[in-house]
Amino acid sequence: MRQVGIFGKRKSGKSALMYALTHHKMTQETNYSAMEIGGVGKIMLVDTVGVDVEKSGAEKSAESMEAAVMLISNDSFDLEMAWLSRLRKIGVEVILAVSQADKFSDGGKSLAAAVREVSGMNVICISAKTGIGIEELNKEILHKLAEK
Ligand SMILES: Nc1nc2c(ncn2[C@@H]2O[C@H](COP(=O)(O)OP(=O)(O)OP(=O)(O)O)[C@@H](O)[C@H]2O)c(=O)[nH]1
Ligand SMILES: [Mg+2]
Repeated sequence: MRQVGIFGKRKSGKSALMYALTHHKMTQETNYSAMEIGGVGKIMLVDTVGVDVEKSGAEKSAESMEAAVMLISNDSFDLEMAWLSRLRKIGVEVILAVSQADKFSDGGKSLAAAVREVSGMNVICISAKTGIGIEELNKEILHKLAEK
């Protein structure tokens, strides 16, 4: 089964995002969990231990993933950038997201801009709590998998 990993530091909102993706009613026919998506087949979301946990084993499990969502939850994101290049090196498509965006007064926009600047990649602002960006993230996951 195609696997999509959810990465991020401890308490960055990985598990909450898993729940949001599996329970959100997407406008595009999507059914996560061991999720079934029109056109791309069954996809399993994989929760991981924090990237800030030493010897987490996350790198080993990453080898079987086709794509990954990397959550960034505050303005120290060196670790996430290191993981980004590691994942891309082993052929994993990475989607960057500012998580818990509802906690920021600007909806995470300035943090997203900073991450965009450093990574040169698109960054989505998401909130598992309010549902902001979940639809967009869903589309991005489908897009990344379709590219493979
Ligand atoms: N306001 C807000 N809080 C959130 C959001 N997502 C998660 N949280 C809260 O943040 C805390 C951590 O969320 P988790 O989903 O457990 O984070 P995690 O990355 O799975 O944490 P670990 O598994 O311990 O590494 C919990 O108290 C959640 O309720 C969000 O989008 N908005
Ligand atoms: Mg968790």
